[in-house]
Amino acid sequence: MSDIAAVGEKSVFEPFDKEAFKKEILNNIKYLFRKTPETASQQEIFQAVAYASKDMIIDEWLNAHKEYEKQDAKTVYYLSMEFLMGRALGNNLINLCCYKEVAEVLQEMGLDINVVEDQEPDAALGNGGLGRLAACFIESLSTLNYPAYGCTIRYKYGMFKQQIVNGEQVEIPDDWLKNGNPFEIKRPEYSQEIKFGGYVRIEYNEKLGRNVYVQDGYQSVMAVPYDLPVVGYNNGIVNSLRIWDAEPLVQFNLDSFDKGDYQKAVEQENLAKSIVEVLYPNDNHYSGKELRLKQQYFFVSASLQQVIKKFKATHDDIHQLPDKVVFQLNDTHPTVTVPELMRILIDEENLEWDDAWDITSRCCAYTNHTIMAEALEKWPVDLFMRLLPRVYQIVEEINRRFLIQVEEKYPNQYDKIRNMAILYEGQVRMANMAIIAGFSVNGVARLHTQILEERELHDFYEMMPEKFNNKTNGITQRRFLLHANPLLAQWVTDKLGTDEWITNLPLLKGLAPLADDSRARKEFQEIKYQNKLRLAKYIKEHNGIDINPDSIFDVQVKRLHEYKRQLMNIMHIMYLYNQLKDNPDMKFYPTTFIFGAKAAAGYKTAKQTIKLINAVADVINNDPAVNDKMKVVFIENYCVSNAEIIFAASNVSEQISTASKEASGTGNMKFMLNGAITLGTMDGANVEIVEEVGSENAFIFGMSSDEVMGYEANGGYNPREIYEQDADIHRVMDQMVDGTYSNGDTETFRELFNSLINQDVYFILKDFRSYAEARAKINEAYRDSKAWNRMAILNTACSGKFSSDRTIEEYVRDIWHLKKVFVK
Ligand code: B1N
Repeated sequence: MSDIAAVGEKSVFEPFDKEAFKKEILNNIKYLFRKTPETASQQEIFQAVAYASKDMIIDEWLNAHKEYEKQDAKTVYYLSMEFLMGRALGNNLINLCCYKEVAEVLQEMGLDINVVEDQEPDAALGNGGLGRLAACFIESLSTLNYPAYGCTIRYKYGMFKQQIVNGEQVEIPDDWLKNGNPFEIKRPEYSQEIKFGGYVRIEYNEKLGRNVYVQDGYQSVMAVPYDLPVVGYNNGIVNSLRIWDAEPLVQFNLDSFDKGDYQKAVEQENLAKSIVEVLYPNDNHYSGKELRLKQQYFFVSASLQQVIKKFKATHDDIHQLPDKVVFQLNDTHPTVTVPELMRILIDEENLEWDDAWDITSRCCAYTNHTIMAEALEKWPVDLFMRLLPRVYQIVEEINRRFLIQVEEKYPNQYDKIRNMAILYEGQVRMANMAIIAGFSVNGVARLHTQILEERELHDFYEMMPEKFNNKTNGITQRRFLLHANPLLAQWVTDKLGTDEWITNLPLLKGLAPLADDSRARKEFQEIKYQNKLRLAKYIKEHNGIDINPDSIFDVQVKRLHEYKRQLMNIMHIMYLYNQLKDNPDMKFYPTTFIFGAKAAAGYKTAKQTIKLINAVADVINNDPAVNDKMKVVFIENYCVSNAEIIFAASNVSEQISTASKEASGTGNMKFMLNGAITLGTMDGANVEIVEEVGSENAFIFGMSSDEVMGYEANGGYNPREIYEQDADIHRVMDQMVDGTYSNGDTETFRELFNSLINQDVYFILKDFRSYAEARAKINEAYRDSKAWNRMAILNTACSGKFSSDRTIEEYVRDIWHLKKVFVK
């Protein structure tokens, strides 16, 4: 089977002209680099192909926006500090429906499209699930014909690249723009000035006949947008991801020396540089840094100012704004949208408070992505006030008016104020502001939304239940099946007799009968095997480790966080290793345990866990006594581009978070789509995965979220008891601190040991036995290849719900109320 057969059915638009495309590549090589295909570097060839494909995009891009303007279509602005886009070339070609043809053109030129694609750096403007979700959403919006902008920051350095040196994570700056970005277009005509600091002056305005607020003594930078195309699948729609860069207002020039502006110029230069310098590499964690708040206000204010200008260019009544514009706040990170929009409407558009509030609250909607306490954004009032003096005044007024409402509805109930106030104990609580101001609050999986309503946000839910709704996350099948797994994609198309699943994922249901067809199972198994070979090759090239493609590929790839319990996984591997050493003839199907995870640079426990995984891998992989049974691989630098290879090759999907902690998860869906079996807790979207595929086709273990929250309400549990009573756990724990995995050093993993024995906040010891049982069952189940492949096919067949197309249609129906726009 050809690797490229699946993708690139003929476009419904113009037929693809292979000769013209080839000529364009050659021209690009010549005119951009003064080279020939023989002398051009791989990177230059990638650029030449990327520019050629951008040329195909431009007309559709122009056309779609012309049509939006003609129809004066309502537009969603998805505001997010993160868009984890990954590579663009392959997916653009797929969505332009010319991937196959371009692959052929390249082949004729003696080039391999996979190698060309590999030259593109990932656009890693995000940490993990939250950023990748934004990327899937913006792609689905285009594919579903909805007018949309993604708005974020053009970070000079994206998510760091990870190297493992002596078992430890080392962070390498991600200089993703060093060769330029062929797909972006600079739009200096839309630049906006952004003001920080200074003070607020009240001034009587004769013309308006009232006082106005003026910010003075501020520092400012220019926000300069670049647009990246987001191509819809085969529909002629191209939306924009607008990424804001910062530039100084005052340029260094002789004039400014003369005017004594030198100091100002330097300050502005530094401010501009620092704001867009780097993505904060924290996932599910709030760091409270002033620069982070600057970043937030910077891209929010720039986006808002531009939206208002664009609106006013074709409308004269600002009251109509909510009919044309909706802002979706991706978590609380862009919540300064609320007071900034109020500021623009009051100070610049001269509206009264009530009018401005009505417009603002009808334009803003908020998505909650986590209940982890350490992720809650609470800005110190003094910092907020100093950086955004006028915006802060507005926050105070929003808070004052809201508390009056609370007092009216719940007289003398101080706990309501304590829970719901925006300003409390010297902090600005961003979630409360987003909930109070917006017209919609949504969670990202059914269980998560339920926990928000019943517990975390219960007071808000009681006071304004109509705002609350669920939108279970999804993923785009264009990237995570069609591009990532061309063999399976082709098989699906053959079996269904149509490729309509590309835009209608529930059609995969039609594969379900094949689970009972022995030939289909064999084919499915063979495709998985080919994908395992591809991953084995990647691991050999990047990690230098040989793995057995006939072994079970048991995979946990996601950000490293204690609540995701990579530690439980590796402890269980330590336990298995003990067992295999004690009973060499024990029944055990050979397994390769695969990890991939970045730890936030300052997250000590996470980094120690990475070290432990690598230390255990080192011991096990060098022990010939077990090497035909088990290996442990830590894949360096887990990122979107290698994720695509990993999902396609996996048999077992580890989704083992402490129940109630993982809001949704989206990796779980990517595994399922690619026919891996979930080994997981009843957490996040796992609950809905099991509901779709049936509990007999997944391996579920561990405490329920109710049990977990029950223990938490009573101050936890006593892990020492388990340590004392369970000999296997005892032994594994002791091996963390007796030097077994640290060349005799007893302190290397001491903190991990202590955290478990003293509190075990994430119930690792408590769930360990249940996890071990589920893993034993899965190991046994794999022996029965008929039953296994049946399960695997059913997982793919039942994954239709988890398309981000479904999620986006729900957002449109319940929150955004957009209309589809079609182009000729
Ligand atoms: O958002 C994903 C969910 O699928 C995951 O379950 C959830 O953990 C993830 C602060 C976050 N929640 N919160 C964050 C990221 C960066 C940051 O600075 C919080 N990420 C999630 C998509 O809904």
